Amino acid sequence: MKDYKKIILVVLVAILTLQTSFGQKRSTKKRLSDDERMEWWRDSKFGMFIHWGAYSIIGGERGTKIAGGGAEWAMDKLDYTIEDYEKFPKMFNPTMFDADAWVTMAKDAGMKYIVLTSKHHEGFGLWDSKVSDYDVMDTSPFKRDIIKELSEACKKQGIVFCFYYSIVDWHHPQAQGNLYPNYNISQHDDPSVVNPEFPEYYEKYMKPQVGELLKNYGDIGVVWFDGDWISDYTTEMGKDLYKYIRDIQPNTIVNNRVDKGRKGMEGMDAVGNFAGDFGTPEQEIPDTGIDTDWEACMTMNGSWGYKPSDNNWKSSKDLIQKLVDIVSKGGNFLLNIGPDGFGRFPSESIRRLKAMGEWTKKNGEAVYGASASPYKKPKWGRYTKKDNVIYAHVFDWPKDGLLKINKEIKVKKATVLTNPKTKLTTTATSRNVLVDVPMLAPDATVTVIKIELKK
Ligand code: FHN
Repeated sequence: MKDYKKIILVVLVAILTLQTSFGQKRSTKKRLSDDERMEWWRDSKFGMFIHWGAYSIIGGERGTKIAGGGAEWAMDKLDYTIEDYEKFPKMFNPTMFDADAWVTMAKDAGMKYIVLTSKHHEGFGLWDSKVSDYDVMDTSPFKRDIIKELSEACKKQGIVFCFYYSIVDWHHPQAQGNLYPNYNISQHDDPSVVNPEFPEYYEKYMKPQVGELLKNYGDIGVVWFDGDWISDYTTEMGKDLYKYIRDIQPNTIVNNRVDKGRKGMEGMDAVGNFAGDFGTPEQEIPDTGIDTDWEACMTMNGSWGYKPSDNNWKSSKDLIQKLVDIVSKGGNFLLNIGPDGFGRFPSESIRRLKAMGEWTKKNGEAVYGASASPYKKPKWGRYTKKDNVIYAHVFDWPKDGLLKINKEIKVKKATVLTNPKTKLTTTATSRNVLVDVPMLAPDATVTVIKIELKK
């Protein structure tokens, strides 16, 4: 073979080998070790949660009544009977849904994976289920397989596709407390309310639905369970389901809510005697790092599902600082979007995604693949670590131009991450190390100081 052809071949092989994205790293079919399997997820740090369903038409309102809490609980909170509620899936026709646009907004925000509610507590499925007709293909006028469209858009753009599945199902007669159709009685963890037919729902409905989601939509990064709290669901089912998932897709990651592992901080018992690969603190961030994989999930306002009456939006600055706080403690951040009944992201959400994208684009080196800080949390911000570098994320900029960092940090070189050419002067004292920084913070949200450590 002529030399120039050999050169082209070598270059092509090199490009293909180097082009490992988060998605490609996982797609081997052989059963990876747990560390290999978790690697893409641990490196990703930041994902998009999407709560979308028939409840997105309702927006948490029924006449003048507004549902308290999340609007995705509209069926329960606004006292719909099952029969009344069924009219909403029959209306569900989100003609403005554009999977490619959704994935682009997530990617541009710096998010590496997407978790979409395939079925929330309302029981309505967003895919073409052969197990049930209560889904977008058979019940709604939309008749498009949303899971298919979103999973394909993710694959196209190198974002890992994941799905949420609710164990709780307010529509299925066998999934409720035995006072069906008073479906919501079993929500309240009342062991006296059991449905003797729940095991049949588990074996003949729930497990086959999870199976078809795993068999028909390509590589699944994470299966994110919810609704584990009901007394009918047992840890034996959880362990059985975890094994079932891994037998179909060996390298899929499963959250701790597949089992009854949620305790205290919503699941710091993710590993050990419960099934599940990571803990799932919800709407809160642990005070310190913990010795297991974990992901904090949070809303941007106060509702998971679309709720136009809820204008309690977290600021972009607050969300960026939450991302840094979580990463500095070794966790992932799963930040939620609640699209409306037309398939649109709320404009307030889009603004925040854009701001987070601008920050992560400039400072991603200090987040992605970084690990928890080995140092005590400083008053002015957080530390993250990667190889022989410490990143000082400054929330409160020093008024005197002297950033006081922990004295254990042996500085070889310090720069503002976004201005690598300007070396900062550092002075070690008996109590700390002083870093001479610009009088004005280069980034009012979070400025990152890159500190290369002495070997
Ligand atoms: O009841 C759900 C709620 O609607 C939402 O889906 C959250 C997200 O993690 N999980 C449950 C509450 O813990």
